[in-house]
Amino acid sequence: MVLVKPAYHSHNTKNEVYLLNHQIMKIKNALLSATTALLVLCMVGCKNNNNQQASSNGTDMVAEGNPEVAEITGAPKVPAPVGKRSPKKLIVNLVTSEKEGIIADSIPYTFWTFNNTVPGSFIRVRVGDEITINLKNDANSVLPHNIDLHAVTGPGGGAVASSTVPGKETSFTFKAINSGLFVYHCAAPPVPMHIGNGMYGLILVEPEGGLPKVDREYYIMQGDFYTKASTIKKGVMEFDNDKAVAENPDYVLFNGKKGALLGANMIEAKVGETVRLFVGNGGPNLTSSFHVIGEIFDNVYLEGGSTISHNIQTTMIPAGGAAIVEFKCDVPGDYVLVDHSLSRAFNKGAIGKLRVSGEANPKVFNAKTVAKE
Ligand SMILES: [Cu+2]
Repeated sequence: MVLVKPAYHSHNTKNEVYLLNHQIMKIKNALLSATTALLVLCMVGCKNNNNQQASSNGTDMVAEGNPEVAEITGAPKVPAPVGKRSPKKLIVNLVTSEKEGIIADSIPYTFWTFNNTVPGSFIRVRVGDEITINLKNDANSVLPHNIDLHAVTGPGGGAVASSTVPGKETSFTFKAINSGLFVYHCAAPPVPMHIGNGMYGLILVEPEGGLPKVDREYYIMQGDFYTKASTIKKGVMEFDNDKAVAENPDYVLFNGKKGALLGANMIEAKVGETVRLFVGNGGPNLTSSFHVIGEIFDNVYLEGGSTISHNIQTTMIPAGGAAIVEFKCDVPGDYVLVDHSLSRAFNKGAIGKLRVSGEANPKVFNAKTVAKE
């Protein structure tokens, strides 16, 4: 009996275990069904979200007509606003070059460029545009170059498709599906060296209907430069990899040259005008704390995207990022553009000026001071 009992009990236990397992299975199945239902709901929801985005992004927009060559400009100029036109097919012609230029004072440096300038040409399109990038690498180049546009959805932002040896040309086409202000740069190895030599620029993808009208627009791009005496050409400076790895630049510059926005090169506006700055940061390493001394940004398109913030004093622009800042000029005078990491501004070159001319506005700012006895 004693032996049977446990057997009976054992059998009973087996039944109980079976029932328990059966119940667990039922609960598991119920949970699985609930999870599946949730997943389906989520997928439907996500799809709806995507659809909502799709209605405002360019995936399904049709670019019509024959391809046209896009207007592109050197800094600080920008091409004409896109306005309310429908999506088009555009051709952007870029040439990569390795070119001697002046980095500061009378110091020559071997820059690597898009279209012979640092930063490279400003590209302006709208969401839904179909853009063909023709990238020609100058025959005098030593190295292959390419282009990675942050506005591209696709492998490497186009870098692999556009890898171009000296003297050759490559081509690829992409659809601008997200609006915003995007950095482009060379992504050929070693990437920090190509960027550190100046291979970056901005592409603006305007939303449907365009950006609101302003009176003045300018293109400014910050970059950090690491230099040493050239091993190839006496008196010319070239990229110093050790300083780059240590993130210790000799120069932090707006538009690739000390003084590019000073003296005869300063940007201008009049009292009462609205100014829009397209500000990018090529890096390769430093984050910019972009500030205009004596102004408050009425609008900042944060990180170049769709969120607009207001009443901003200083905006952070990451390496490989951008921002659109807008403000109204209320008071005449010189307004100093800086990276507010100020040693960079006052010791390494990240400084420029906006000259605002026009009538004084004592209601907003009164410079008259009463001499105290
Ligand atoms: Cu390159």
